[in-house]
Amino acid sequence: MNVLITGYEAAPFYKRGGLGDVMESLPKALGKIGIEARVVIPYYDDIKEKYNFKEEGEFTIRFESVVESIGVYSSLLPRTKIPFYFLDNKKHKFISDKRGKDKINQFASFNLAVVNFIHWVSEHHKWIPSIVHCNDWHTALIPLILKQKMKLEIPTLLTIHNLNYQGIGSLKVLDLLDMRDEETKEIKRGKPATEINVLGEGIVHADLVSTVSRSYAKEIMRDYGKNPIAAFLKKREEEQPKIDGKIIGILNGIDYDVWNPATDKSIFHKYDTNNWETGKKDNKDDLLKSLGLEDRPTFCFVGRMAKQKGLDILIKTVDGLDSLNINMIILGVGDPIIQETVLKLAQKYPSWVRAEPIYSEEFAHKLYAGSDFIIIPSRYEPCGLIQMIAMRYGTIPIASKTGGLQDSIANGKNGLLFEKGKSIRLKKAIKHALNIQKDMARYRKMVLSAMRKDFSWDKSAVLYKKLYEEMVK
Ligand code: NHF
Repeated sequence: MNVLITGYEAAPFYKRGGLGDVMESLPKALGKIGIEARVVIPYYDDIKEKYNFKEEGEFTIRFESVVESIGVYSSLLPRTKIPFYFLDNKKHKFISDKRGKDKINQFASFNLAVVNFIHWVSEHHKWIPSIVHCNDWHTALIPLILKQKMKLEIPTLLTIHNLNYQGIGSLKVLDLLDMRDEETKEIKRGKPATEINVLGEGIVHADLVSTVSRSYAKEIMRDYGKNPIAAFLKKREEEQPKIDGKIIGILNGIDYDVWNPATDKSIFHKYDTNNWETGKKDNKDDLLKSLGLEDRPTFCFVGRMAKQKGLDILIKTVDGLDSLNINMIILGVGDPIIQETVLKLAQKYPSWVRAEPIYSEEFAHKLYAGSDFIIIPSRYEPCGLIQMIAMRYGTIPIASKTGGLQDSIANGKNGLLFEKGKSIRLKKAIKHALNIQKDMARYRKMVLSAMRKDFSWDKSAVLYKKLYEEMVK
């Protein structure tokens, strides 16, 4: 079976968040179980500058009543035979950080380009996708374009990695796509006729909709009653009352080739479950030395500085931990205001808090290897990869009880969960973690249980395979 996977980003070529990792790891894992997946994303300037691929061909699309030419570039995913394609809009360049209305239009034209690319790749590479797997709002118009404009009978799966990004904009985008009223009146029903919710269109028109954990799938159906997306979720449920109307939850995995303390080149001392105690100690010594911190129980935070990630909760908590004799290291970039507050926090407690407002994969590896605990105070977390990575490195997660965090951490066994949004609960969990660490037998058991938990993509890939098979039946 052939699956075309598409989305905003794909590591290692272009990565801004967890979706980038999924777009790299999922096709690899599918390949191992006999599914031929290929990936297509926009050819942003950031990718061009780094890779400068050779053009393989071009085709045209009609967008905004003008004929635009789209260049096709490709590369094999390193160390695999999986082709990744990059589409280049020659006139209106695809830009990775485009804002506002232009952003909706840009991704609409990218979606149209992907649908036309299906013809191109079938003809030029003799490869016909049996399924198109879309990810997030950036590719959520594809099901509609495929069905109503191109009349192509290829089943579509839409995976939601974050429901809070929906792509809301002017309905005029449909004119630009040259989709006439008769074709789109269905989606105007019950909404202001001037607005389009791109993710919503995907939810209504995709053959199947999934998300990245079972708990988040439940939260989507339960917690979004007042959100603009609710009408679309309801419509889908009503129109497809059987299994198809539901949102299916499949937990992501992590790439064990990249995240493996036994082979990790970025860390000071490689280790596995047999020598983790000395391995982690050496990495911790190295980490603390580089930051000028004393040897104490060490907690870290790794992630985007965004409201979703609950840094305000962590900041509030840290203020009450001065007497605990711990280290707290915070790594991440994002919202300038949050960044500023974190820096101030580090200035306030110079002997035990460090803030590194940078994007550094290498430093993240060192933190996973050298910390004792990782704090993940997310307000919501569709899946979360950080807890899985940390656990593989024997770093115990202390995380909000929500979404994928809840589905991947067994409270008290391989990590600790606390009620989301509550700094008092986080403080209590931190104290509890310190007590566990004092009880060496219990702590050892917990670390080993975390390190041994299977978060490889293999399990999830099988579940995706089952979904795909259902879709082509
Ligand atoms: O892991 C990849 C990622 C998730 O929880 C994460 C998120 C965005 O918020 O599926 O997407």
